[in-house]
Amino acid sequence: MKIKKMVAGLAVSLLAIGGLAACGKDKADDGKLVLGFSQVGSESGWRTANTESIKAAAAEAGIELRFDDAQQKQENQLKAIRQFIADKVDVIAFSPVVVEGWDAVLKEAYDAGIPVILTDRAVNSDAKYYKTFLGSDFVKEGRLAGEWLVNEEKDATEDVNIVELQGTTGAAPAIDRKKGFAEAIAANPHLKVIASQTGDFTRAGGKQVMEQFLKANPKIDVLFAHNDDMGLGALEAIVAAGKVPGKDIKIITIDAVRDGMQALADGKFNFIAECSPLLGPQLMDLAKKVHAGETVPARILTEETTFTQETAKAALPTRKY
Ligand code: GYE
Repeated sequence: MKIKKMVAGLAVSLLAIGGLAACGKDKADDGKLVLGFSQVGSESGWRTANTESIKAAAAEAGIELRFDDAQQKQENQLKAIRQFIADKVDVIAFSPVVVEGWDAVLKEAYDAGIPVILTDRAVNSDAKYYKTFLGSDFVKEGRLAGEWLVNEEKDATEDVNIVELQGTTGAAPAIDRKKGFAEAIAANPHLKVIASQTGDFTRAGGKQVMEQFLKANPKIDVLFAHNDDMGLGALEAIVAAGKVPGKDIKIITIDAVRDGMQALADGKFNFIAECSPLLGPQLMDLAKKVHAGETVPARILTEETTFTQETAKAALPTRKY
């Protein structure tokens, strides 16, 4: 009886060891693609949705994701990418916080034979060092925002004073949205940007800078914020100053995350140009392709739309983020 029990126990232990060994072997040899991803930070609702999309898509695709949050600091991204190179991951992807300063690290990845994919934001580096860039057309978003205003103010007979909350200084979406907006509003000389400053894509930044704008400028007709979160922060400052958002001051933003869409549906915002954060599935697909040595298009654009107060009301109930 005792011996029988011991034998049974031994068998169970052996099975357990066998199982563990199989598990370990699985991890080492299962052919799972390892993707190192350096995220900008968690500065906005857009970023949260983007991170969720990437994590969910990696799990779905059976890709092992090594995720790093750089807290909006380039030095942290450089560190994370160098760690991915040292760890010999299969593919590196990142969303660069700013456009400049990537030449050296991109070359290091290239020399190590690790393919790099840019997502969301562009860099100002030699394109031979990365395989593709997946993300939105930020100039177009700025232009769509500006075109809406040109139409809205087409009958203006006096100056329309605009304040602008820029995204992170040196970031592709901040540079490009500013450019697209300026190009579009040039169509009507009454449309004047009287102040433009960075709010770093955060609610706190938007609120603080809007407070300064309101103090310094007695007549503000329009706010153009480079993302919903800064617009939402600015809302608080506008209300605190005794003005009615959406009426006394028209608000145009970019992104179309849920909170922004709610403000639009509630009549506090006036227009949003959408920027889709749901890049995960396309990123995983690209990671698999570049890992397999397939050629992929150098630039992949995301599909986007725009929202007014009416269309936001209709879209809100099924908005996923
Ligand atoms: O619009 C903003 C985020 O790079 C497109 O970054 C992204 C921008 C997005 O912080 O909300």
